[in-house]
Amino acid sequence: MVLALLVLFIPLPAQSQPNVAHRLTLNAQQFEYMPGRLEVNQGDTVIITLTASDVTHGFYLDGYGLERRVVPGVSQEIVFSADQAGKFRYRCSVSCGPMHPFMIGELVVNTNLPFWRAIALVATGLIGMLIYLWKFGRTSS
Ligand SMILES: [Cu+2]
Repeated sequence: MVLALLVLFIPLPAQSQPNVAHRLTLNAQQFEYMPGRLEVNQGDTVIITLTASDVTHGFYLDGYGLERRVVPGVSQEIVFSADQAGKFRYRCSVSCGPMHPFMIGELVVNTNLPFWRAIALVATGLIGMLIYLWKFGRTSS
């Protein structure tokens, strides 16, 4: 029982992981984003400063459903929590010229491994406790 309690309580500090603010800049111009690839970690608060250097462009992020319009000279701040891991495409949502459909970038959200390890530890602890309770229940009845 002491062991089960230990397993249950040891992973707790891992839950108070700092929520990291990840600041990025993204510039849109005919017909590409700079950079064309953004990388963050799952759980990060992502702050993207979006600018346009020639004409009005858009920013639509797959999976997160974020959409923003950006006019040259007026930067936009996009703030969101990267809660879903994986690769998500961002594309221009404002028709900006003939190559507009090819204006695509990629956001990579890396899996937060320590977080999943903590979840696995808690799950192991719970299973261990259930097995213990099940055995204890059997012998006492
Ligand atoms: Cu465009």
